[in-house]
Amino acid sequence: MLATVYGDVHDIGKNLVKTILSNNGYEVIDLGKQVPAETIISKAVEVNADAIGLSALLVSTSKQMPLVINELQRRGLKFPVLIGGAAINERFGRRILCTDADELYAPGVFYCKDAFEGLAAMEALSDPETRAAALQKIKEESEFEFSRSFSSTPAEVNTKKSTVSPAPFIPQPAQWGVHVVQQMPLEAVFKHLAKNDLFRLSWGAKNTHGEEWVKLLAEYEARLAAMCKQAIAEKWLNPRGVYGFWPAQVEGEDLLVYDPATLKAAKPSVLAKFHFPRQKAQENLSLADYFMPVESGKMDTVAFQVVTVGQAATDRFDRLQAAGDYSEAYFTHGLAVQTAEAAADYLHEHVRREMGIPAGQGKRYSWGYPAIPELEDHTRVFQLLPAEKELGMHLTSAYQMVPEQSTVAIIIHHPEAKYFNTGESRVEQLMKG
Ligand code: B12
Repeated sequence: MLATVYGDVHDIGKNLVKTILSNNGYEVIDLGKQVPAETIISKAVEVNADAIGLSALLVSTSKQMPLVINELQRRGLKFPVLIGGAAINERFGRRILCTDADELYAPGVFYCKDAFEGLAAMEALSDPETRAAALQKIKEESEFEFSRSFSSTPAEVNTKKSTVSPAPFIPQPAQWGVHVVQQMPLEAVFKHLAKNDLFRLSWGAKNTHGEEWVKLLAEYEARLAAMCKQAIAEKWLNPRGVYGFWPAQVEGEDLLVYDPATLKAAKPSVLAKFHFPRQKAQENLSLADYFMPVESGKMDTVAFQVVTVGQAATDRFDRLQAAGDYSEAYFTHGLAVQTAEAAADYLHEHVRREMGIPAGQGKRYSWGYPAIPELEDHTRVFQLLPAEKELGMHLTSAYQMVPEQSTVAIIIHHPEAKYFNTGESRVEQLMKG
């Protein structure tokens, strides 16, 4: 039995699946990251694979999944497809079983919540009886999914605007424009580590409780202390960042970011425009509501930041993985991931200080999260901030950042700023062209 697995810039989910399947007797051919559909399909044909596995971290990269399935259907190929990753869910799996030609993809599309569901799907596919039952189940689920969406009545659309009041005070940065942090002090960044997320989410202790947790916690604390020391000595975590401040105002749901050099002009020139969707219900919020509108005549301040822990973390992970040291690779990845978050928090704190606002005021929002679900505006931030030139970063065609352990955010100083959901479901977002 054999499976081909592909991942996008993100690798950890794919690697876990590969490890679990290989340990259970499956031969897995890893086609790497950001692999075109054509490569996946031709390899599956070449080796006569028993199944194809697709993994993606983001909505933008998950949209490749239906393309692969449509292409398999168009060519009359018969590979079952296993799909997984943080941005997708079971409903998406049921949706994409139905191809663009309005036919169900007969070999099956199996959404797998985790690597063990991947293993269970492969096991089910290897016996004709269990295979038929598994296919019947997903077919029924897909039919249910479509019947459900057709019969559902559209949510009442509320066109009101929110009632956010203007910020009582507009902070002024000491200097407009771009700032570069070539090297953040790692010891200081580590102070921002969310240890609970590191241990529970990234190091897998989610379901450990009681005595067992107490024991594991001590073990993880010791491991963390040793890894931090080693990362400082061997320089495999290099948090760096670019950030900047711009004058800004809103027009409807659009944030206009002005060139500071033209502030004295009757009409300052717009460097970039960001659109922020509005909630159709609840409080009718849009991130635009936290800024001064053009008609107020008052100029507001916006900040953006990009941070990365650098390529060395990914290289270390790849080296350990290639050497078969899966455990150390896993812990390395987890620490790198959480150090990226810690670096973002560290820089955000710095930005707050430069704006002269207290710790805790305002919020940091990243594209791809529920208040700003689409990733396209990464390109606009990359035009404002020299992440490519100064940090050696780039964006893929799906707006993912390379190196992998990086994040980008807009920083809003408004004291009432809070996290909210625009109301678009993940499936709606995934099914958009
Ligand atoms: C850690 C994390 C990060 C880290 C590291 C990311 C990384 N490369 O690993 C950092 C901080 C760098 C990060 C950055 C970003 N992130 Co992030 N991140 C997460 C988080 C919290 C966990 C992801 C993770 O590592 N999980 C652990 C691994 C092991 O799980 P997994 O990949 O899901 O894989 C398992 C299963 O899904 C399954 N599986 C996966 N693939 C396959 C394939 C097959 C065949 C099978 C059988 C099973 C299977 O099995 C695996 C093992 O059990 C998720 C939210 C979440 N709770 O999942 C958000 C999440 C993935 N991030 C998200 C976003 C938006 C981003 C950013 C775009 C934010 C930004 N604008 O800066 C960036 C993008 C980074 C980039 N390089 O472009 C969104 C993606 C949704 C979307 N809208 O696209 C998520 C879902 C959060 C959310 N909004 O809910 N992120």
